[in-house]
Amino acid sequence: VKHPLMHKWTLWFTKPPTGKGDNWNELLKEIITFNSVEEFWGVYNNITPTSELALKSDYHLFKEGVRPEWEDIQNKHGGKWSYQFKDKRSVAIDDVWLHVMLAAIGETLEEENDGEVMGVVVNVRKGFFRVGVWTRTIGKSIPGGGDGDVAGGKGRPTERGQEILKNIGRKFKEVLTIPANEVVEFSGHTDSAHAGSTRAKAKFVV
Ligand code: M7G
Repeated sequence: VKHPLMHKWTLWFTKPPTGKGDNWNELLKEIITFNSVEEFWGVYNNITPTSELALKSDYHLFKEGVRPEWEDIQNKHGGKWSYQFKDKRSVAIDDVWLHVMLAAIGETLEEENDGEVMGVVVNVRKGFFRVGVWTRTIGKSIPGGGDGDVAGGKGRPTERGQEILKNIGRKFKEVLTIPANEVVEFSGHTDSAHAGSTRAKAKFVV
């Protein structure tokens, strides 16, 4: 008997650059899509743990049909919650990433199917591990409508939309089990793309 997940999920991997001239697109590889708890464990038990990945590697676990890129139509109006573990030796990153993935596929990051969570990411970098949750909007829950806004992430910012985002941030923080005085930061992908990196100005913190 297989226990179905609410959504199908696809695991992606970003290979570290081999030298100069690699572009992002060539480094991003789709690994596998699954839609049951049993398949998830099958995948999990057969991939390299985050703690053993080379620097500049990433894992991305996204809803099927959403590429883990700012440019994807379902991400382009969105953003992400993220947190950096700067003391790499003191964090059990494999446990953290496992719990973040379980929260995503178990749909516990959102309260009622808000359709905000697109995927979760872990980045292995020289000075830190960064873990993130990508959202479809930046708190603008009213669909734009009529102007090709397929993802529905445009439109006016709403208090309700921003509350939904903050609840995701709070839940994410719980899953990370970081001290209450630490903050997770939200930033929009448009800012990230302009900054040339994900270290963009945070719009919210929780
Ligand atoms: P990062 O991995 O988010 O953060 O972005 P880092 O600076 O801590 O490593 C690193 C670089 O990867 C960016 O500056 C971009 O060149 C590229 N990159 C990352 N993402 C998530 C994207 C994306 O969604 N689209 C494109 N085109 N490039 C990206």
